Amino acid sequence: MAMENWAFTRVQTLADSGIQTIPPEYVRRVEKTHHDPNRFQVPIIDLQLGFSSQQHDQYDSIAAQISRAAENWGFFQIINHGIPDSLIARVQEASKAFFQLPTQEKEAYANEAQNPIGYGSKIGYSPDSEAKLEWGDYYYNAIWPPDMRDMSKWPIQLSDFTESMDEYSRELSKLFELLMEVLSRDLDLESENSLNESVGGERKGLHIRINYYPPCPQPDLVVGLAPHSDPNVLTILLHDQTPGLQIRKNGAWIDVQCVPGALVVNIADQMEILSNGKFKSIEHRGVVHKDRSRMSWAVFCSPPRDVLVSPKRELIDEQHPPLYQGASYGEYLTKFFKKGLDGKGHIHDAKQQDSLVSNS
Ligand SMILES: O=C(O)CCC(=O)C(=O)O
Repeated sequence: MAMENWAFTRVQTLADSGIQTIPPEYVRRVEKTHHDPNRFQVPIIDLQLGFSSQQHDQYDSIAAQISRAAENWGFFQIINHGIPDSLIARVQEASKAFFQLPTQEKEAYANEAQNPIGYGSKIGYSPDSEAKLEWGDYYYNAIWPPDMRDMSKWPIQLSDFTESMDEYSRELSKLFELLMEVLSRDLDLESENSLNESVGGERKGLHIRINYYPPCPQPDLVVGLAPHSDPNVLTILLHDQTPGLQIRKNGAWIDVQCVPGALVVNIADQMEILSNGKFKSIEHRGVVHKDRSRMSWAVFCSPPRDVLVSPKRELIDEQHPPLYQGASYGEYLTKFFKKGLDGKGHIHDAKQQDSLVSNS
């Protein structure tokens, strides 16, 4: 199959073509994985079906586990989170159907150079970028509230896509608010709703990135998704139980183990900033396989672009100066998309110059 213009060939098309040697645009130096499942395990927290009420017997103990994980890991998995398996299966089926559409039909939703919304193949889409391509295609759009969706890129013809996304995003909104409530309490903020209000309250939004990583003939030479920390507040990720998500822990890349029924939660950059560095936004990446595809569904909880995010006032005093400059979320995001995925580069840029000197 002739493919002169690799950069604009979807990874799925490339993989389906049966090539045995991948195009040079995808080849990069990939840091090795540290395989020692006994040494490091991302914490698994049993939410006992949402535990939303503070009347719940186990509230304090579960909240303490969440806070410790946010501080020490920046990543954790939640089980018994209250989202029905049947709903998760519907979200997965409806979005698998998107990637099974004929190429031409998917291309009707293709995103544009300066706007990630829609069907795409790489984040960090600067035409001048030297960045290598990634072994994965994705679909990206706002999912909640529904009026934020770009309907020109919404695959309305897919059966159950809209309904399952509606229900899933309603459930996730509750989970995000629950997590922010727990983290506000841990920071001893003036109210449990404090973090939620700082990220826009009712105006905050959810976006989904559905990742499809096809099998790759030379998986050790590529990444499915380059190392990055997320620019938003909190992320909840679902995957298809194929390994591939890795986090950097103490300098080493380790696998996030597959736990049936679990959702993976991660602290993202705006939460690290709000907590003045107490909660950690951790670098992660996606790796791929020779013989199997993988899918994941990352849902990002974000403030509206005009909301200024800076360390919470209550956390600042003479002994605890602000470690990050405040910026509107829009400004932060513009820089993030301009630079592309870049480890923890963005949150590093947001650090105050004097704190960089003292913390480096
Ligand atoms: O595929 C994964 O597990 C990671 C996805 C992710 O980090 C993202 O979409 O930002």
